[in-house]
Amino acid sequence: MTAISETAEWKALERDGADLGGVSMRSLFAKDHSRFARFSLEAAGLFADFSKNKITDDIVQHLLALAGAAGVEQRRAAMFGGEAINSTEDRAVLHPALRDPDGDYRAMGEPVSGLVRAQLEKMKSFCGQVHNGAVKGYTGKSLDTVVNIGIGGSDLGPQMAVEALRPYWIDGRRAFFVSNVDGQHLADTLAQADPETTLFVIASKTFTTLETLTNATSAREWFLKSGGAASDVAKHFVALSTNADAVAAFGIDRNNMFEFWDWVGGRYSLWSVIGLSIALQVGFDNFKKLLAGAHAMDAHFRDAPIAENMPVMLALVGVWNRNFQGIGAHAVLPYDQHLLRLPAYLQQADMESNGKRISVDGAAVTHETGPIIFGEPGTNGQHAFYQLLHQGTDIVSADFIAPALSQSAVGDHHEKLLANFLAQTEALMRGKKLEEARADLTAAGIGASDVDRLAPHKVFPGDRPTNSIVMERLTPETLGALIALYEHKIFVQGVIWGINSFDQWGVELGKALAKNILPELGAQGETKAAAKTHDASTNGLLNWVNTVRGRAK
Ligand code: G6Q
Repeated sequence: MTAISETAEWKALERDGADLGGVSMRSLFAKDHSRFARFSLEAAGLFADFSKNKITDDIVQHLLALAGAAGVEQRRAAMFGGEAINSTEDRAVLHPALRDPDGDYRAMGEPVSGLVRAQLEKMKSFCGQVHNGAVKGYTGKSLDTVVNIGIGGSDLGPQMAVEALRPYWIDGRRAFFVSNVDGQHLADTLAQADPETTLFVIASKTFTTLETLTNATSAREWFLKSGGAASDVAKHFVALSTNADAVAAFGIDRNNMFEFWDWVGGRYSLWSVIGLSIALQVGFDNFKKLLAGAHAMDAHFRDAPIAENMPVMLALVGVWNRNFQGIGAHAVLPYDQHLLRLPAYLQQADMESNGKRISVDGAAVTHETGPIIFGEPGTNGQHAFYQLLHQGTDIVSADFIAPALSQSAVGDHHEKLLANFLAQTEALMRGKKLEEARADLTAAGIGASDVDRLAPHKVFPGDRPTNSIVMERLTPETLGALIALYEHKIFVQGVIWGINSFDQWGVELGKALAKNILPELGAQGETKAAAKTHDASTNGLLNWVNTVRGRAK
C-alpha cells in the first residue's frame, strides 16, 4: 500500500504549505469578502466556521483530493455497513446504530438493531420505575442517588453528558462518578451517599478492569457494612457490560444487567447502556433526544458530499494544521461552564483513537498523527494558558465552542462570555503588529523610550488557526450532534493517516507492569525485601515507597 505521504495529493499540499509562507490570515480576509461564507457549514443544529485557518480554495481542493486518495468515502460506507474496520480486534464499529434504533444495521453481517431496541426498552422501563419509585431500596425508600463506577470510556462520556445537561436534571436526583482506583475517590463519594437510597451502576464493557472491579467490590462492602444484607445487593447494584459471565461471577443478577456488544468501542459507548446514568439523571426522553441529535449528525456525515460535510471539513482542516503547518497541539475551549468535562472527554476520544504510529498494514507511519489535545472552559483558560496560545513559540490550533443563548441566563453574563469567545478568535487570527503596538502605547501617553522598551512585548504574531462551533442552545440534541461531529472528525483523520482509530494497545504495557509490581508493594507497616528486578530508578522508587510504608503504623 502506498503511504499517504507518498501520494501526489500529499505532495501538492506540501507545496501549498511552502508557497503559503509569508501569507497572513489577515490578508486572506482582507482580499476575500466571501471567505466566511465559503469556509463555514451548518448541520444538525451546529454552525462551524473554519475560515480562521490558513487555508485557501486551492488548499481545500487539495485536502478534498487527499480525502479521495485515502478512501474516506469508502471507509465511511464500510463503517456504516458494519464491516470489521477495527482490524486489529476484528470488530465492526457501529456506534451510529445505537443512535438510530429504528434502523436496520448489521455488524459483520449480524443484525443488531433489534438488540439495540431491546436494551433501550429495558433502560426506559428501568428509568421509569426508578423515577416513579416502583424500584425501591432495601428499606423501602426510592433510589434518588446514582454512583456510576467505571473508568475511561465507561466514565468520561456519561460524566461529561450529565454535567453538560445539568439544566435537564430531574429534581432531587444526584449522580456521582467514581473512576480512580485511588480509594479516596470512592471514600469521598460514599461520604455523600446514603446506602438506603443509592443505586450503584457498575459500568464496564469487559467487567475485568482492575479499577472498576476494585471500586465495585469496596462499594459492595460499604453497602453490606452500612446495613444492607447480601440479599439486598440486587436492589442496589446494576451492571452495564458485554460480559454476562463476569457480571454473574461478581454477584450481580442477570436481570440487573444491561447489555452492549463488542462493536461498541469503550470511548464511543455513552450512546449504549453505558448511558444509563445519563438517562437516570435527565430522564429517558432526554437521553433519546441526545441519541437523536447524534443521529442527525450521523445522517449528515453519511449523506452530505464531502466538500459540504462538517466532520470531513473539520478533519481536513485539522490534517492541514497537523501535517502541513507543523502544529502538534490542539485546544478544545468550550465557552459554556456545563461543558466543563468536554476537553477531558475529547482528550480520550481523540488521543486514544489517533495517538498511534503504526498504520493498518503494520508499517510505521511516515507522517505525524493525532495532536495533543487539552483544554478548559472559557473564560477560565484565558486567565491561565492562553498566554502561550497568543505569544508562545509553538502554534496551537483550537476549537472554540459556544451556545448563542444560555440555559440559565444571569444578568449580562452571557453577553460578556460571548464577547470573549468572539474576541479570542479574532485576536488569535489578527494578532497585533509592532507598529500597532507602538501606536497604542503612544496613544496611551507612554514616553518614547518606554514605547521602544515595551512594544516588542505587546506584539501578537497572529495567524493562529481556530475553528468556531456555535449552536442556539446546549440541549440534549445539540450535545449529541457535537459529540458525533467529533467522533466522525476523528474517524476521518484516522482514515487519512492510515491508522486504526478503534483499538488502544498503547494502554496495555503499563497495566501489565503494574500487575507485576503490585505484589512487590508492602502493606502499611510491612517490611519488604529490597526490589532488584527492575531498572535502578524503578527499584529505587519502589524501595523508597516501601521504606516509608514499612515505617508507618
Ligand atoms: C475506551 C477504552 C477504555 C475503556 C476502559 C474501561 O475506548 O477501551 O477507556 O473504556 O479501559 O474498560 P471497561 O469498560 O471494559 O471497564
